[in-house]
Amino acid sequence: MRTHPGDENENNTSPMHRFPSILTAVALTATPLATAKEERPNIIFIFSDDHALQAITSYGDSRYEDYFQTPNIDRLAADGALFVNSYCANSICGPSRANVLTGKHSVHNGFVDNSSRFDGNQPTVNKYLREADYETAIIGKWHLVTEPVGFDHWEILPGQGSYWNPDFIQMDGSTERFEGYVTDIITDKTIDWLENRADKDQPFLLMSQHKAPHRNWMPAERHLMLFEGIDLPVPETLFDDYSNRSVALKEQQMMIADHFFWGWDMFFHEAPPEEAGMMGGLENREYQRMTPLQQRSFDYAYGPRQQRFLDDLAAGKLSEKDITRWKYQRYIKNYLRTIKALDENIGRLLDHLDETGLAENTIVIYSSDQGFYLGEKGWYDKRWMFEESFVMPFILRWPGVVEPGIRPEALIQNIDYAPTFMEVAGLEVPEDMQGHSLMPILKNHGETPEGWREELYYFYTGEGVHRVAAHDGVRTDRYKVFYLPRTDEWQFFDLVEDPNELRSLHDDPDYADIFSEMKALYHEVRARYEIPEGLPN
Ligand code: SGN
Ligand code: CA
Repeated sequence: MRTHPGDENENNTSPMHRFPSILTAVALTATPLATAKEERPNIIFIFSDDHALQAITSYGDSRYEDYFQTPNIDRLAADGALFVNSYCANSICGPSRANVLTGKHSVHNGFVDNSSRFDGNQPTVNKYLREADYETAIIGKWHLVTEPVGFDHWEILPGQGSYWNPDFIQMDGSTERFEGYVTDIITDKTIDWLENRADKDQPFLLMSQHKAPHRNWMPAERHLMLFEGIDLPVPETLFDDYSNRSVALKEQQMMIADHFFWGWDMFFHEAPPEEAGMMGGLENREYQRMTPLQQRSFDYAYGPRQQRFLDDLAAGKLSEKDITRWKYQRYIKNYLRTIKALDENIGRLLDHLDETGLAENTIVIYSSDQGFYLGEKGWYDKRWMFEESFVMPFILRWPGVVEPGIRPEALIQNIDYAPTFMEVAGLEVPEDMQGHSLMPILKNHGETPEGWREELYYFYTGEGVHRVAAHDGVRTDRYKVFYLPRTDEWQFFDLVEDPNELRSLHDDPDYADIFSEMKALYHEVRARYEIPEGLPN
């Protein structure tokens, strides 16, 4: 039987009533929270791919909230802690996953960009937990090229994986195809694993990792008609001119206006008409994976929409900006449709935990590998240290320990997850992990504890895709500074005065002092994390 500090108060239905005594009890315990095998909580880490905070209702400032909500992710937030200042260390898929597994910045785990290969011989949090008799599993998107090491069970998507009728690599190295929609299938497999565990008393770490809402944003059949006839709100900066910032902002290739493929991103089958000014060349490979019946539903939904657009274009009714607005609508609707299925499936998993009683002693986390641009600055994709892609959702529910509905403000980063899991499992955090356990925040009603870090370090190497220049930098609660080696430029932002980061203040005399302080801090933090000189490049 599992017990946890809170059981004796079970008759008190009000969670708020239960908390003070539990937290006091926890705070008074000198040893780690739980040491006996049966007391150690399970961890379910639900990790999606490219989920922007702007598309999570409980994060608060979703411009879409009148049209689109995430009730199940919000349910987790209402029952747990939603970290409002949560960031990644390197805003791209593979590196972020390596940060999570190792608790280290990219240069120290060797996975600096998506062309890296993860060295499975290095220490990872799942290996530590496995040694301490946790059962470990990863299901879904992996994206670290080499096979997972240190998991009792794994079943992963090859590379980026597919939305429709996805393939999964099995532990014996074979690949199997499953008919259906990837988000549903990953959840089925997650629930199956929970149901079929041999020793139900053994604590576990289960990483359930989704493809959605990654490009090319293919919805499930049941969501194809969502938002029909509705125009979703447009971000203020959709037509950003990139003035007052580095020239690198103009050189990227991640603009909704210029860098969407007609087939891959816009779902057209035939070549683009010239007046559309669209990139041809890349077909919708996902469509090619569908069964004829699935293709019929898809064409039924998109056919008339495409035709209306082509007719308006041919009739000369659309300005360049209208075309960009149309692309934005196509993009954002598909993006949110994929999140609809994700949120539903998170609800399905949470229901399963409730029904089986597992919810009680299981920490459930929802996070995503980085943030994403939903038209801000005219962009899709990520990579930049600007807020939209630097942030990461991080929501953690732990019944009986974490006070429901708290919104911790401490600056946290994905290198903190591994140390947190270590402490949850009653293990010491290894010296070479660079993150910090979130336990003091979780046990402190979400308040930032004395001595908590005051700045975050960020690093991006500038790989070829989307041509975003390499940069690295530091962010405090108010200021952000980063350096771009390619153009030998500093960028410096005051996030209170300029939350959209539209003007770099590096040459503003009024900010000269604080700018030099931030540069000094940048060098200090780089030294602290042992970042080699000359990187990134
Ligand atoms: C693919 C996508 C990019 C995306 C990267 C990284 N292009 O290359 O838009 O930035 O993945 O994504 S696509 O044409 O193949 O869709 S990540 O998930 O690894 O961060
Ligand atoms: Ca990603």
